[in-house]
Amino acid sequence: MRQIVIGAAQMGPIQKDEPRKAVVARMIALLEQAAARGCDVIVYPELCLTTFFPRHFMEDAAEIDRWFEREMPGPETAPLFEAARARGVAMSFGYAELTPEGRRFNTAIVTDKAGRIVGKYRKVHLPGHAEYDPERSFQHLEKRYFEPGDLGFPVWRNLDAWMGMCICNDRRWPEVYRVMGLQGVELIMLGYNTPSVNSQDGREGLERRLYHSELSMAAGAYQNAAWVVGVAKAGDEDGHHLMAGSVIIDPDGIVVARAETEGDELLVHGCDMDACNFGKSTIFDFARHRRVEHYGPITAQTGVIHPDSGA
Ligand code: ING
Repeated sequence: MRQIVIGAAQMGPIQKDEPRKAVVARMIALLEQAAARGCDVIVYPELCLTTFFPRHFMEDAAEIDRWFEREMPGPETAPLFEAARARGVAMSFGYAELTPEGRRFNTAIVTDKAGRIVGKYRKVHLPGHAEYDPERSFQHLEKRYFEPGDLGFPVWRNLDAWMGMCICNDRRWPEVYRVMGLQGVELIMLGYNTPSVNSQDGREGLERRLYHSELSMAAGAYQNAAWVVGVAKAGDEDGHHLMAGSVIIDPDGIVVARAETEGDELLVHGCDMDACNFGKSTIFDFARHRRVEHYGPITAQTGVIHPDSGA
């Protein structure tokens, strides 16, 4: 049994004027809770150092860059890395990355128990739009502020397990889980900031969104025989509500822990990585069952191409 005690650290809202220092203090408080409850790793949300700024239309580069980190760890995040190292807890969290070359990504990292960064992922599936859209009840400008990730969907050996990451909208795309599944992933950690309503269709409410979020993650877990940890930043940010619904899901697609609040809340579960073995060696033994000769369209085309009517 290769148990990893996982802490899913849901975070409540971060207001636009909340300084990183205050947010890092909240993260350290969750880390202390995780250490006290014997966690080996703590998983935080997407863009967890600031408010979800892609809801704001900005044109001034200096104003935009305020939301990004130029180094990781940097002066304001170093205390978090020090606390994690002191407690011997690995961590994963998301932030807005500004590279030395001036490129901007929606990024997540994972560390070992000594606080060393062992993996970085950059969000591939960017939802929303790039220009101000007056038709929307609120903006979702991830295509304006970030480039699509350029690192693929890597998997790393850490804490004696194969682990990978994705971010928010990525969780809705089965290809994401399968590319990691084809690397033998046993634990997928992801954070999300998901508005509780659809900016284009007010009929789609919170219940439907919570259902779609959990459906996507449970399917990814089951179909790749892997643990999936999905962690929300939730609650009302300057009048904009983000849904909660953080979960820990086992390799059978069963939710073993679920958040009950929309605030800072730690879910803890002892996750046996060997629980992946049965699915990976039977129903989802990819080498035995997959028929790649029929999967060509999945990478050969981007959008829908209807069959010729006369074909
Ligand atoms: N947020 C949302 C997400 O994928 C979204 C955007 C919500 C897209 C609901 C489609 C449906 O959870 C981010 N940040 O990707």
